[in-house]
Amino acid sequence: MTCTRRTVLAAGVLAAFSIAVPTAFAAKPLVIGFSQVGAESEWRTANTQSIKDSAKAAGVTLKFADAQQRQENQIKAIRSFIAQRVDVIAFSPVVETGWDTVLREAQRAKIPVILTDRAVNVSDPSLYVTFIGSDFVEEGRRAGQWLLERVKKTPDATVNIVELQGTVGSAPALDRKKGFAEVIAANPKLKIIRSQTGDFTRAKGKEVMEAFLKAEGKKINVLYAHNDDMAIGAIQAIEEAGLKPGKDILIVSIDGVRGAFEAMIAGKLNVTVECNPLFGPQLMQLARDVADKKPVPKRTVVKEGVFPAEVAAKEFPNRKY
Ligand code: GYE
Repeated sequence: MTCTRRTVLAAGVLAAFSIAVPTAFAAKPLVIGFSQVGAESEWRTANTQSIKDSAKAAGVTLKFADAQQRQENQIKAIRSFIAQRVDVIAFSPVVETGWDTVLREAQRAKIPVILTDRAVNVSDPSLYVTFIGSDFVEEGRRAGQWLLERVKKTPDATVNIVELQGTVGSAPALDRKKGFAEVIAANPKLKIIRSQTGDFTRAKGKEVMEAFLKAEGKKINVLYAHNDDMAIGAIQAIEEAGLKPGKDILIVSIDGVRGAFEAMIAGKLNVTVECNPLFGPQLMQLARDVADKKPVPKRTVVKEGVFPAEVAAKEFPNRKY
């Protein structure tokens, strides 16, 4: 009798367990807090979409915060992710410096941090686990390389370049400037006569190009824009000044968004160097691995190409952003 009761009891306990086990240990969805730079460009819109879509597809709970290009908003978002005890924090840092304190707070809370797209400049690299994004110095070099080749056709001409820089202090602005300058130094005829930020937006790109045109007029032979959106804004300014973009002024830019392909097909942009924003699926995998404490590389570089206007029409249907 006792024995039977015990058996029943044991069975009851077991039954209780077998009901409890799956709920208690069922895989909880991974929670990622993601702080995005903003919505400043076509590139960024595609990047946000890729991250949101792939989180959904991977069954990841994504807490998404748009920082509207402001570092203080990103710091606030990261602090709120820490308070909510998310599994992983990922963010695309608007500028390179000023992250030590908040990253230390995440580290103290034992929440791993993944950097996406833009790098940071911190004293202790253990403050983030890994970085996924492009090699911006290489992109700048590719833009410079295209121009070096192009000016070989007119070896005697002086080449006055105006440069539209990205957001001041951001990794892509610093690195794209550096890579380009490094390569064009091979030909002393190539001179950057003006360089100013257009903050990666069309509106600013247009505004600054207007100022360049006012100051330098027909002396400008080339525009190097750190992204397509600024180039597209500048194209408007050039046309409004009665000049032909892509002909009177050669235009070299970076990203490879649809708008750039359309401009190339219309003969208004000469080349775009690809910067791929579609790393959402890779980010989800990385976040899972990081949460599971699997070893991950410190840096994952996205593969990219260069698209001159001559191939634009053929490539256009293959573009995914
Ligand atoms: O090139 C630009 C965007 O960080 C790579 O930011 C990104 C850059 C991109 O606004 O269009």
